[in-house]
Amino acid sequence: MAVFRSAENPILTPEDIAPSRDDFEVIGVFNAAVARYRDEVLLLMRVAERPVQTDPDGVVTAFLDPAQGRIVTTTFARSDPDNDFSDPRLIVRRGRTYLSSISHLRLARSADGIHFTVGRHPALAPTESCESFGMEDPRITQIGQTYTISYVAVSPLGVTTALASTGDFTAFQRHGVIFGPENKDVVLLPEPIDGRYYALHRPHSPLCHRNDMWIAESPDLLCWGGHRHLMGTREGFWDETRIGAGAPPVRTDAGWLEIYHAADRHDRYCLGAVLLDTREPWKVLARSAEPVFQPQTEYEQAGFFGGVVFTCGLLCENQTLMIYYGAADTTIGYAEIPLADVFASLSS
Ligand code: MAN
Repeated sequence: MAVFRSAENPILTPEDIAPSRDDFEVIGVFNAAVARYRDEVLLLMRVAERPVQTDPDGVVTAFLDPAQGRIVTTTFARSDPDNDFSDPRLIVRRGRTYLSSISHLRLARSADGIHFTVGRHPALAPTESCESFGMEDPRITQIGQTYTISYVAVSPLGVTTALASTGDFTAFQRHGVIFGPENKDVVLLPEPIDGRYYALHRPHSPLCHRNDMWIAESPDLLCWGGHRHLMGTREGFWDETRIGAGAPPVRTDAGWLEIYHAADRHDRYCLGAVLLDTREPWKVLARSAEPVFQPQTEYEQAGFFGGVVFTCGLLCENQTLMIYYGAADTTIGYAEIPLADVFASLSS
């Protein structure tokens, strides 16, 4: 596998991002959606923030209080045995889960795809009750002249996926929740098939411990039905515990090429490929037996949540996948992989 990582990696780090408030600090910029718009490459990045930590005996976290319509903070004492900090992404207290950071979506623009100018303010920040713990992991799919954005909306109600859209990356419209809890990793096919839109999605079943990829269809991008199980996790493989769509699928002569992520039993996240039938995308034609991209460099192996490469967007140009990816839930990296190498990795 000829994987080329930019020598400038990581291309975006928390130090490049101004916090949205003076009393917040940015702890991660990662999992960005990508679009080509006019002459530029645009990233819609997940920016994770928390209040500046001033209390040595406690962890302070922030979330939107929908009733008050403003962000509030809560402190969890380190010494309280009821507070579980074992997963750095979460704080669990007496059966309730909080997030240790709150994410919003921020735009960055670049002429060369490597050097980005970052917006001073959020493009989309939590305002709805379903977003009160944050907006995460956006994906952009250009459908006609509209850029459709699916993003994870997290709140005490659960993990949902909501839809937004823009025509110019200045004004954004929200269209509400399209997949209820627990569902994330929703990516849209860039064109309808026989008048139907298709979305890959990832419901979670706590009863059966399943985190598989499904496919749904819609006449209007808002009402989704016709759900079908698309592919499951594979015990003993790199994709054994959780899988989910990554970037929106790329149309190739052989079918829809989807770069997806998966975690193994050690919570190590890698990227692999799956090929879906062009006309019947619920049919899996081939899949990577081994990852096409895995955490190897220092900035991928260590960080807020180490051992993670995770993509929400790529460009496919000159027979090459140009992948923007979150590294260790902390920074954004850029890598290129020739399409031919990805195809060579597929087995049926
Ligand atoms: C979650 C994802 C991402 C994140 C990974 C690794 O499941 O949705 O937000 O990058 O875990 O922490």
